[in-house]
Amino acid sequence: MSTVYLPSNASKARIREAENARKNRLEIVKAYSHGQISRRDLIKWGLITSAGALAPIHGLNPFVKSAYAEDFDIPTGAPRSPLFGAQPFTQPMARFDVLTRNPVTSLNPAPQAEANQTQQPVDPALGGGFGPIEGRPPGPIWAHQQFTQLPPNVAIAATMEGAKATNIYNPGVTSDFNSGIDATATINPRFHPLLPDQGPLALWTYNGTFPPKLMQMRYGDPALFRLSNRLPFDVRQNGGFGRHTISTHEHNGHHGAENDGFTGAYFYPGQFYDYHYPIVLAGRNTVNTNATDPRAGGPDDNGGINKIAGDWRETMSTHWFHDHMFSFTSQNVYKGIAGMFNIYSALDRGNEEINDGVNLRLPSGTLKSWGNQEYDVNLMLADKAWGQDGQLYFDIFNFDGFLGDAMTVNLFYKPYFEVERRKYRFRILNAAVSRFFKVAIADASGNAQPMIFIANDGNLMPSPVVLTQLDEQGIAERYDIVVDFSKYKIGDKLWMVNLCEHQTGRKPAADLTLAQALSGQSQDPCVGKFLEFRIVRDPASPDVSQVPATMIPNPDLSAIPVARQRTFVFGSGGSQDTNDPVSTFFGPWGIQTDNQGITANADFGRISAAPKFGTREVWTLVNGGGGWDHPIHIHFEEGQILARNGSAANVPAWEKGRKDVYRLRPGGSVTLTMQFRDFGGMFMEHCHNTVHEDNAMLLRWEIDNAGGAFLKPLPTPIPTPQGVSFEDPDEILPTAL
Ligand SMILES: [Cu+2]
Repeated sequence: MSTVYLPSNASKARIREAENARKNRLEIVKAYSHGQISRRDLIKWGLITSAGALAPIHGLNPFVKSAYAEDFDIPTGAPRSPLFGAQPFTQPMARFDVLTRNPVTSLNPAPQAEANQTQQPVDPALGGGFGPIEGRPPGPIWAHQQFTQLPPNVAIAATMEGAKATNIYNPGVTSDFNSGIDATATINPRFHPLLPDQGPLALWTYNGTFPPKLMQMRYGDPALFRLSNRLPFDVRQNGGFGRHTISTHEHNGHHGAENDGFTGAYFYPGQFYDYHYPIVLAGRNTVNTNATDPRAGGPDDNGGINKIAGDWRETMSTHWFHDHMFSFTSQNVYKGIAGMFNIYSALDRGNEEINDGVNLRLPSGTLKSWGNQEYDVNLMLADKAWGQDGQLYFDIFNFDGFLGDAMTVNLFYKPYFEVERRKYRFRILNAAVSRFFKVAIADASGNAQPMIFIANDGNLMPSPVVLTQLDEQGIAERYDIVVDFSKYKIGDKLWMVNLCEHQTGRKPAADLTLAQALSGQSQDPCVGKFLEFRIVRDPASPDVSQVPATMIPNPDLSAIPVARQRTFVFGSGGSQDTNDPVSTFFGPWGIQTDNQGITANADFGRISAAPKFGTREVWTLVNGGGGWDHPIHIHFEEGQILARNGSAANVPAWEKGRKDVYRLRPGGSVTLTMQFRDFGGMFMEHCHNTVHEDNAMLLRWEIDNAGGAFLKPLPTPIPTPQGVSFEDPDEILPTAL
């Protein structure tokens, strides 16, 4: 493909042609998403090739060259999203909506270790009869691990439902720290005041409302998250894409697998699922077991530390949570099923004033003992697209990856955010489907401004790194930065700028210079300014926050033997040698494990690796091609990158901390080490280009024998509305165990 975006001045005929192609595709997308037709049907009819690409049929595939324009393809698969007159930087960026922390006694029925199998009638659209009220797989294997040792102390309840207006919004700060937004006013589910409200079938979010949700958690304070599925019973009521079965991944929680949002542990409308988040430090069974180290802990409500067992160097800060429904993750996350999850710790208190020699005093605020957000701001970046009716649009037949053409921050189209003349922390999440970002901050003269890079994937760095542009940021990566606005004048403006240009969803096409990105020359509508900072006042009291030269050194693994080495090659041309209709999904992507010669498609009934509980391994992730990039996510425990392309010298300064997403880069490889401890069960490893993940670059690995009722290997859960059954794994790779 050459240049790719349908320009805003494209001819009317070309736009009409593209819109017709979109409508034709939409019919097939609908039928496909309703399960009325299968991937095999599409191949049989010649609509997609066996490699997974949409057949080049004119009027159906908008990537086919047009009769009207010679060299424009359209990455959204549609005409440019109409803006209805919305101009950049004309609406404030609302803060995340903080989910209320309630006592556990507020939950009815009370949470329990094993899934609650109380029966209820099942809607006829789901087959009728009776089924359990909780969709978690039943029995001891899926019971919350260490539920009696780490009982939940706080409850958070939310629903998953279609978009609606609300007047319930908790930004966690007063209006003057939220760009003047009145939190008591009605908030409509829309990307900009001039754009139409999203309908309940177009957008699905936690509680059905804007803005996206934030959970505030702290170490040593176990939580119970009850998510009730209130999506339509009829699978066809999805606005053309999205699946009403859901599974919530708390990325990258160190929790038992029953709380990890396993891709095959999804649940149905009318059910709830209890996720138990113990919020513990990794290594709690072997390191600091007596909980004497004050650096290992969480904030209490009085400025002190609640000490816990585990390795303080495994402290994590910035997580997010999102849907992980098997082969529908890209559609569901894009449809709005994503929030953020901040963890507060002895080191990262969310209070910049407490000076006890442990607290790092990062920019946050001082009003509360912990979790202050006045100067600590979550930013969720995502590219979106919508049809001529303004409703969210997605094309599930673009297996390279889906690109939107409108930049949103916290789901708001190109907003502004008011700041004081002092230091702020920004927790930047890439929540796109397939798009990589590369962030810089420009002043009015187009000069790059310094940013202090403090955390990668929610892990505070051994030392901060000063940068004028961040590295490429792959899907699901979190980059925390500190920006000091004290040197600017009241009335000044700065802009966050995306330098990373895409032509397809396979990989970034180019990293532009700041001048190029600001020039407006790029055909990619998501290049350039996307968030405006307005410096509005001096802080009421002096900025006492700090960015210490030493933050969190890496855990020292040198004394822990390497039990195993494994290799995973991420490539195309995947094939399937088992054929379970529920647990498998094929092509065009796949993963080859341990050089066994088979690039396998996704099957959550297959065990590709089973590290032994309590051991350390070294995994090498290899990109099988140069024409694409893959941000690979390994669930459960943070890893340390040992080498890129075989050499430690290739690991940049900002990747020398811990990570949970590893961008392979085109043709590249990453070697990392991680431990397998504290909990067991089945976890995943997958590309976080969610289109690749869904088609079928995902595998299951598991930790057996973690204590408790563990079988080896673990049976595969098969959810139905009438209850979850189990079957034996349909395949165990020869090198897995
Ligand atoms: Cu990928």
